[in-house]
Amino acid sequence: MHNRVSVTDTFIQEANAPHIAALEEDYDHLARQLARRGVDAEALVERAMAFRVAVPSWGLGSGGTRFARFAIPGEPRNVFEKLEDAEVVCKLARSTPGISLHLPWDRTDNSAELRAFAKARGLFFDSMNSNTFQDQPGQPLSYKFGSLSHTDPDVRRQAIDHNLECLETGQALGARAHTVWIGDGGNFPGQQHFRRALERYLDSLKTIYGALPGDWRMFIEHKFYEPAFYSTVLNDWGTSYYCARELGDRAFSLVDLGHHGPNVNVEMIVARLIQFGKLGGFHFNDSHYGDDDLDAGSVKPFQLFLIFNELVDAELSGVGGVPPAYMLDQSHNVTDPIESLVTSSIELVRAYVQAHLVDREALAAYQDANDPLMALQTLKHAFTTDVTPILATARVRASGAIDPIAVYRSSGYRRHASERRPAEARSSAGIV
Ligand code: LRH
Ligand code: MN
Repeated sequence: MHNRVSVTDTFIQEANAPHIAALEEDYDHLARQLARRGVDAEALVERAMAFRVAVPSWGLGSGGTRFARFAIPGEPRNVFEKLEDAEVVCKLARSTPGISLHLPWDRTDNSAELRAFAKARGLFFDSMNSNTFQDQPGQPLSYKFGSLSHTDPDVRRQAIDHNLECLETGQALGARAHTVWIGDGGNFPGQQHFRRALERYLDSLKTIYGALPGDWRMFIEHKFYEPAFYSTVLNDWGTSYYCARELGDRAFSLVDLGHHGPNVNVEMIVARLIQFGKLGGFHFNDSHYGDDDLDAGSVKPFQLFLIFNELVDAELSGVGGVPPAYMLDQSHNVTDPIESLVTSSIELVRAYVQAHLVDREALAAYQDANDPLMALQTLKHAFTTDVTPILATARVRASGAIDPIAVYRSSGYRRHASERRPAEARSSAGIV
């Protein structure tokens, strides 16, 4: 039923061979430059090798908009084929062994088989995600007017039960976290009572939180609009923080980079949630306008760096408790999802390593001396350092690819997949 990937370790090593000497030369040159700055390049390679970000199962197929979805040939047709593709992403970039599943899109009647299938490919399951923003065939009650905050207690119960199913399935798969994003809201003034809607939502969350397995965390994901276009129940980080605090110690806020209004300072929200001890995780992506779900680092790489600057500052000063869960959440409308996930994971490692280049002593001195120009220059010095040789060296030492996209394209994996996976006719709009 399922094939092993053509992107094998041997294939990658053979593709790397002609480029090793040049990489070593570039790495040595960078290492000497960094040594002059008092930075140990080897330590950064180890940090890069340890960096982990989960892949969204729903990002392995082609994404779309309400206007259209253009399926890429050989796109995965079920969760097993999504794991096949996730294995390729992991083999090439060596940072993404975790897969975040979305129910019911990834529902299977044999969790043990799925867990074994993932394990055999060096993969594990990261946060589960519930879906009460779509109606499923045969679903008794509609989520048209909401789910966990719906005025009808029966609809809320149905949505709660779905989340409990996610916890149960997740336990069988070895997951240890659950992410709740709801699209609940209103399109017109007066449609919803803002305070009562939030009370109903929090009441529903309390029931889900009460069923959370002992060693799990729950992530609450805010979003300022869409699918509702006037008011959204869980609209911003403040409301998310309030709910996480009301729920308990294992509830946290999750920051999806695309879920904020234009010009919002997202890195400052990250610093706040760290300071308040409620930063649970991220959905990394990028955007120009709304929740565009573009590839991480493709539009605002400096913002991504500034977010990691806050995370590394907290990491080095020992605040913030359990490290946040890093996940990608992107919609690949015009690129090969495997290529986008590989390059996006590398852009995250890049921002993380660059954030470790910041001379924090100098920065603190410029901040205390109110020298804004030199404070900014200190950050820019790190951001403008090309750490590519460190990232590639980390991948090679982990049996990954120096040039992952070239290796992927020369493997013919997508062509093989399109031969093995005849396209299935599907309504062609939206994400999945
Ligand atoms: C909502 C969201 C959420 C997912 C969905 C696929 O915009 O970011 O995280 O459930 O995308
Ligand atoms: Mn998201």
